Amino acid sequence: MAEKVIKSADKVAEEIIEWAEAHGLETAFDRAERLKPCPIGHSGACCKICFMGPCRLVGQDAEEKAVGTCGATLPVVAARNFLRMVAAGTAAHSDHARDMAYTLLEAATGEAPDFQIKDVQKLHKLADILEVPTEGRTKEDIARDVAEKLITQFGQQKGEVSFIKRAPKKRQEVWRKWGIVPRGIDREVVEAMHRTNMGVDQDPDNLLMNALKVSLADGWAGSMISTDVTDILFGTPRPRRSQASIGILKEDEVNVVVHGHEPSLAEMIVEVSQESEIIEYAKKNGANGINLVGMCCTANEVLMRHGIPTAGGFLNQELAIMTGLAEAIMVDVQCIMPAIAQAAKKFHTKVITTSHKGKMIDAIHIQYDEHRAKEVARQILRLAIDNYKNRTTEGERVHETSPVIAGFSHEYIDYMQGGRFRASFRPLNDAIMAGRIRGVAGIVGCNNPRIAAQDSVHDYLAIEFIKNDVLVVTTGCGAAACAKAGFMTPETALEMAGPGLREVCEAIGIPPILHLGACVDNSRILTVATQMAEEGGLGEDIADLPAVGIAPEWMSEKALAIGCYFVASGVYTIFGSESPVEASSEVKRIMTEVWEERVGGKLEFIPDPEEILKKSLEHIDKKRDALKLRKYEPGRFGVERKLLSMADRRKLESPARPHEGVK
Ligand code: MSK
Repeated sequence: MAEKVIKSADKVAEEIIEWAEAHGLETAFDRAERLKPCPIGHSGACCKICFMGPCRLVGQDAEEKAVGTCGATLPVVAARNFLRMVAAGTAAHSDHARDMAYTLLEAATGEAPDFQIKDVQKLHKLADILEVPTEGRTKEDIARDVAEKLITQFGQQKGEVSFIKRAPKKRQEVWRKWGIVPRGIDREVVEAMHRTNMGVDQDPDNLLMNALKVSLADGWAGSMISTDVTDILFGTPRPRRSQASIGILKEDEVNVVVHGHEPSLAEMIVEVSQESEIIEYAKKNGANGINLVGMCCTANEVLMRHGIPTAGGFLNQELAIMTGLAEAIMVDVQCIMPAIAQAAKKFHTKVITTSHKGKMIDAIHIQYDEHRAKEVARQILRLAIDNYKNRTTEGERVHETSPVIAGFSHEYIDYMQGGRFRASFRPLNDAIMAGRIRGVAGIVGCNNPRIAAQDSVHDYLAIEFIKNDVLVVTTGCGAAACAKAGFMTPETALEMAGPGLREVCEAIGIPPILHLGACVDNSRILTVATQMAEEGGLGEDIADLPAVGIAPEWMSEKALAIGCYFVASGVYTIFGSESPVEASSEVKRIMTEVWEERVGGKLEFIPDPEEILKKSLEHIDKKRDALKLRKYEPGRFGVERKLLSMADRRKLESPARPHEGVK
């Protein structure tokens, strides 16, 4: 008998997948199996930039001999394809950021009356960076100027995007030396599209340096703007307890899944779902209430700020519908499979698109409008409530969930190490210097049905890193994977972390795997890395830190943009699965040897999870050596300052504080 192939390490997801198979329902897992990827396009050797092609650069000695109709070589084709993907990823994050900046502007001018400025401290911090005067001004006036300045970052034609100056000084010099400081976000995306147009940039090295430049317009501009503005409008996250799993969908309540990336409408849904009239309306329709559940990165946004449970990441979207319990799935932009509208046809679920940028055949479209945001949110909730009566017994119901603590903004990471008055990265740096913590790994990115069992590589790496005393920070669907696996509670530290990391986690009261937010919030990892570099003792630059970045189950162009801005920031970055530039050894050489020499970071694609782990730990130890830190030995540490425990911190502070800890 053939051995059963597990498709997901998420037990609840696996049960639903098996149920779907037994009932003849197709999922992304089946389609991935049926549709083998084109090996030529998959490895970057197909050029379809003009209509003399598509040209397939294959055959013996393709690297040296193959050329397209125009004469483009394989390295040029592979580099061009790669740059286009990075530009698209940057465009996605940054267009999301633009919408957030406009929402801030309209909140400030009163044109979007349902939005308020919730984090005034963060607004002032941004005003300071952007040189907006604050003295004697209302928060609305400051917010208007901040928003207007941020909006100029998109169309700026000359100079440098403003947030570049938030990077360590040494890093800024590297970027200036290599001419990769972005001028304006849109300008870099447009230029990348121009360069890759037929007959423009024909030098793989030049094309790939441009990939780093355009990615910096994502990490240190678009994504960073989005994270900061979202915090100002909806509050800077702090740890909150919640649950993770598709099993969170309830039998006796109206289940509404909020899915996508832009948090504005989801925030309104959260607020409106607590209105007594809406709850009464749900009860009148036979339900015991409204159960809001997140999906993908919208999930991460509302989990971090409100403790709304997450049903999981990218590959769980069809599966949530197959429970038969979702009255509505509301989507906006990015990572939304058109397949959900087809899956929903077999159940009672209403798929509701809300952005003019993202419509879908067979879905209901309710256009989001920030000028009447709550009204739109009420309309969506009423539609879901009306649909409750249409629920049948069809579907696979599994009610297992895992506890999760999420909401580690960089501000909270700062606070948790010293309290409100002594907030600092000193304890973390000291713990690394003493060898108690070996290093830091950022495990981020998507799920991909072509890579092992869903979540399995995220889970494997997260656990192996913490066993090896490596602190893990995670975002996006990587964070959802760890949450569903139950790795995100302080208790996990006791059970699985190495002795040094365990002590640190116990002292501070944190999990060894920290949930930092949505995929756009990888900018928080840049801020954390900058603060570590600037705190002292671990070099002067992000490139000096004993740290790695990994996207083990990636699929999105956004992941490539993130990977490139990590590299450009000096981080050794590893992607799981095969390389999208596998066909060209020259391109692979540039991304590793040349990039490392110039910017300190490099990008590798490594399909084997054990190899990813091995190379990551070797890199962390190499960086420790270069910093002349104590050699890492499990269970043997140097002496560092005493960490401030949660109890110590409480003694130091009054009860009314902005960041009062886990809710
Ligand atoms: S949702 S970009 S699958 S992390 Fe941000 Fe997940 Fe990747 Fe989409």
